[in-house]
Amino acid sequence: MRRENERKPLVKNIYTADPSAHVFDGKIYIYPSHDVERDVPDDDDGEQYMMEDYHVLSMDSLDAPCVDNGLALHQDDVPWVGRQMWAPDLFTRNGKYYLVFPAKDKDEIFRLGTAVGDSPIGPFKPYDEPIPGSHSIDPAVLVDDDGKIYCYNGGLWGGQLEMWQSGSFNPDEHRPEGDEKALGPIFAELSEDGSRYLTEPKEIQILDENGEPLKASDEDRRYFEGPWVHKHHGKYYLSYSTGTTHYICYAEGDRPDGPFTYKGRIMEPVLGWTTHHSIVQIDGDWYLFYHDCELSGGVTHERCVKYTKLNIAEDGTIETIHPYD
Ligand code: FUB
Repeated sequence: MRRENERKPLVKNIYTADPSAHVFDGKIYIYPSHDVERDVPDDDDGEQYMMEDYHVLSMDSLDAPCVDNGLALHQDDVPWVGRQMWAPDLFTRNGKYYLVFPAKDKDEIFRLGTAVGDSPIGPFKPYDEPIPGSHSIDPAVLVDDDGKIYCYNGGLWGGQLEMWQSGSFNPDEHRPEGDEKALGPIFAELSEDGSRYLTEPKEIQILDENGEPLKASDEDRRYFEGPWVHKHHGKYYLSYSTGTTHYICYAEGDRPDGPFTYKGRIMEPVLGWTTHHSIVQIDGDWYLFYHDCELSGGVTHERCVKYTKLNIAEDGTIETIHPYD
């Protein structure tokens, strides 16, 4: 039996995407991208995603209306940002709330930044500089059981992940292809105030059933963007979008920094090009927050956030969701 608002746009007054969902004090908070209507042609660099600010959504429960809490952070208030505020996430520590977000700096290079608030809905005050050594997009933050704060991020193509293979930014860098090893997301430990990395950012390995790294040509399974990590019975589950094939897949590991072994598909493609999600436990059950383009009738950069129940077996196996069944 589905809930009344399950698999339906959670808010309709604005376009929202890339939902990072969390529960604080029994209430559900969603940190999405705030899509804007722009007459910009689609391209592989994501020029159509011209987002300028963040709004936090919240729900008293899964059955309650979803509230748009208004402006939480605008790009004009972040000294280092040039444009394109993409998919954010948030963690809390010592009563403060840290919004971690990607945006292009004034040199058109994607970096991660942090902004601090006293409440889960903001407003958030940004640091003057991005996280030193950060690059690419789609941060997802896991606070582990021992209190360590881990940041996962990275996205191919417009997310610029390929451009850092040499260790410094090279816009002409070769994109892995064919039998070459696919790129994995980036992992680093974050400081308690979200201002810096405590460890060197490193690439996470995603392996196939034979222990071999996934290949670039394996587009049904290889990493593209949108990482998320949840823990279940002590294991770590890295889920992500396969981009060009539009799946959300997952891989399992024993350590937060991998390696992870590919396990399966969480969700079949949604209406639209991108697919991006988070996984959160609410009242003992697991839920997938995701987006599609239903609200705009299929416009790729005018997306809407939804949720649905996720069935996770005792051994961690995740049942594949067919979003329109
Ligand atoms: O929202 C802009 C980009 O689209 C995100 O960073 C990607 O994950 C994709 O959803």
